[in-house]
Amino acid sequence: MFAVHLLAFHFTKLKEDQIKKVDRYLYHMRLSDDVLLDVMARFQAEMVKGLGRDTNPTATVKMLPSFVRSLPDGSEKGDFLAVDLGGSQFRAHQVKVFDDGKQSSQLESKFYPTPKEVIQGNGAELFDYIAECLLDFTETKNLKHKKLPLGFTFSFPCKQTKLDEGVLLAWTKHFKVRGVQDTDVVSSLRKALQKHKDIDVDVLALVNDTVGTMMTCGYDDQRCEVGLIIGTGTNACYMEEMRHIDLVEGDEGRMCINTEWGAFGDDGALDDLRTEFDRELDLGSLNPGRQLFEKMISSLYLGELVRLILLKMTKEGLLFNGKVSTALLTKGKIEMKHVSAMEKYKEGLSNTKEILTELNLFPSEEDCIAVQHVCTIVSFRSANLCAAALAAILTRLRENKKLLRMRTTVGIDGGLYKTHPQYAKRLHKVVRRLVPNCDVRFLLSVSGSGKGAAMVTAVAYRLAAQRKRIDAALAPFLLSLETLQEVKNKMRTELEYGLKRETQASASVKMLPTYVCGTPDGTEKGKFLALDLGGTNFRVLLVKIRSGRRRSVQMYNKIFAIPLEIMQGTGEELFDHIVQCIADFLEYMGIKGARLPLGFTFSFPCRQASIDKGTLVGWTKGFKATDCEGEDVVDMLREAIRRRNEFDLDIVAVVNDTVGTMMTCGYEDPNCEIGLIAGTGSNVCYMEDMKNIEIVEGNEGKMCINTEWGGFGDNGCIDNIRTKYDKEVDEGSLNPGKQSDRLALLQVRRILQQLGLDSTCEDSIIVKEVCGAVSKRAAQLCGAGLAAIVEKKRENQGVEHLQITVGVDGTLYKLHPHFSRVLRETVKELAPQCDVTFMLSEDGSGKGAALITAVAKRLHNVGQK
Ligand code: 0WK
Ligand code: 0WK
Ligand code: BGC
Repeated sequence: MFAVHLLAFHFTKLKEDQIKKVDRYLYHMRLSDDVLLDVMARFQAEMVKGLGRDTNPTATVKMLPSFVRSLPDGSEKGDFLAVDLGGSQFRAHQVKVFDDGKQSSQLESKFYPTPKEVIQGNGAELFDYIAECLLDFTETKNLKHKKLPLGFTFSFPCKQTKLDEGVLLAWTKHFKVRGVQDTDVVSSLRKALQKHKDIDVDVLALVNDTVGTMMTCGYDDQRCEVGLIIGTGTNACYMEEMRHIDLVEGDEGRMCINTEWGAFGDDGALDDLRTEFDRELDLGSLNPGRQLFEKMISSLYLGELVRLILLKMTKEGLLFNGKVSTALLTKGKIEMKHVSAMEKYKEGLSNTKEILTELNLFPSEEDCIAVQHVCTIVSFRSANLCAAALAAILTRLRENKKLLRMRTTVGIDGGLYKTHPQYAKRLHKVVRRLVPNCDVRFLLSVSGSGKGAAMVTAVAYRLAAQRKRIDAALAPFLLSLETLQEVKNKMRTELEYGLKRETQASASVKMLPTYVCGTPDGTEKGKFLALDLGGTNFRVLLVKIRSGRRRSVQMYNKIFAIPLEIMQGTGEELFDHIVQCIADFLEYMGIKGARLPLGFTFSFPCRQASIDKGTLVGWTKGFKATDCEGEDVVDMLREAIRRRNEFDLDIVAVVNDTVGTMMTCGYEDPNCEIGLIAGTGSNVCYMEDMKNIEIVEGNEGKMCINTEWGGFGDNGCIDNIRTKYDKEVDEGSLNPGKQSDRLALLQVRRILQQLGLDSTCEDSIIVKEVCGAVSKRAAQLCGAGLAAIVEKKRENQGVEHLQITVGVDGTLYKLHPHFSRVLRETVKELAPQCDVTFMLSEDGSGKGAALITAVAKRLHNVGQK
């Protein structure tokens, strides 16, 4: 027993000595966590460089867009073919995907050799070889003549501009085929396949093996957003935010980025970590100076690294008594399988002895221990470096999501990761140490990236089908210039109808006279109250107007809520509520006793007989108070004030918000003769020549006409452009058949429901597209209507070219990102002889109502004199 312990002690001591010897010799290859954190930071910087438009051309880590924007969502289905080139084996696959809600699929594969003369021959032969293998596969699987979509896994750096196109940037690993670099490998494959009449495939997607691996694992685990290959070569991809990818249009959603991290350090960024062995290996490789990171990590190179180290140690007498063998001098003589065998937990040392003996090296026990440790250091460094770069990607994902802690899944494949005895465990351990705030699941891809390529094709299919449905749903919203011209002409016709006595009654555009005949001339002065009802907010305002040199308008206002039950209650309740708000305001301003003149902005269609009389034609927007339609709203307000019997007001004017807006802007710009509201509702007014207004006496001067263009089309004149969604929204509205300028939001919701969208990231992009289509149409229609009005003004003035200002207000115009621009562009296109300035009303129509009140008062006083 004592002898056994003595033996064990001897062996442990001997082992420690050898390990120390090798640790000293390969000191530079043993990377501390600080060094790994530094590599992580360097790689994070490289990623940013690769994503940047200006920095990408000089970046070594190319961050190639893959045009894969979404992971499988389980609704994919169908039969797909896939070919997988670039790893240690060339494979052809048939993938059946079933949308049975159980994420089930069936994979049939066949492996084909990759002879040296093919992978180091010329391009035409390579693609012909792929086509012949595919022909053989389809024959084997009785798929000849069956039209099938195909996903092409091509594991080399390709610059893609779309999913089914990719230009090879450079060969890597053991591939070096002439005439392929800088060409589109998809069209080369298509050409080769076309030579075979028995094959009828549609190459729909080109994917990198990392992307294929992520998709394969993503089919089983929707959290998988990273794909990692540690095999013949090494590389990783991950889902990046579109807003960070300068090289691709769009900011919405995410896209998978193929990092091509193998090239990390090709600009010298890792030279302080590369050893003489790395430099020697690189010089002897197929592509010196490139893929330097890969050459420190992947299985194509680790065996050779070990050989170079053993060779130098032997020459320095540290191994095998300094006796070198021919085999040890031979490049490529030690392969990854040898390194893995030597590192096996139990039989590692005996494997080492066997392998070294096969290399004619007659190793001692010390030699075996030392050589085994050389393998450990080389493969450990590989796992460490991989972990550092992966940790950089995980950190970026967590930061993109603005999370303190993140759970995610990394899909992995590759011979080194799968077959090396310790590699996976080491990698997981180091990653978790480097990014403790990431809860990472490592998911091994069992079916290979070919399935992933089929998934990408299936998703492309699903997205293409969805695109078709979206285009079909949105097509009616795309209005051509001709259609807009037609709308403009129809609006013009309706304007004329509304102005003519015999047609006014049946006109859908009511063209209501406002009895506002003048715009402010700067002599207005005094204190005025104003109410502003009908927009998003109900406001009560006190407006102080100064005239002369110190001409100015001061406003104090308070916003009050109008609860739904008041908006849709009784008329009495509504006006009592309005008076209540006035009372609160007067209280708040301490002017309860003052009998101030009041201008009432009432943003609904009112037939007026004078400036202070207005009969409600019909409620619009969200209002539906009873006993109001057909009533004079000024009387109803006076009634309510009387009912309250607390204060008295001199209601001088009732104006539409379009008129108030025109006045507010007219006070600054006398050229402003049009008022436009694009908000909860939409409407426009303009100064019309009295001679054209047949329902009002007099031919001199102008009067502001409240067009109430919201009713445009209620007579069916634009049914040709109204979509089924418009009809549905109308039927569900408070006043079906009226006001066809319905609220855009409702249409969006209806369309999304019909597209059967619940809420994934993909959906948000579609949601945005639907919103874009609906709001663009709204702005274009608004533009077409306005073009009709400015054209009429131009003709009224009988001028070739008209300069005019439009005062505009409303949350849609103010807040929507594109509405105002599309509106301006449409008017410019449809009324080229009109130079239209859009002036945003900062102060709201309440100020305008006060100005109208002031003008009315001024005219009244002049009349008195
Ligand atoms: C299996 C994948 C394939 C990838 C390979 C990498 O299906 O696309 O290229 O892993 O590992 P290797 O065969 O190079 O060890
Ligand atoms: C602000 C005006 C108000 C008008 C409103 C329309 O002061 O009179 O009704 O704009 O915009 P909305 O609030 O409906 O978006
Ligand atoms: C290639 C990558 C590939 C990786 C793993 C590298 O040499 O450049 O495109 O993903 O090997 O196969």
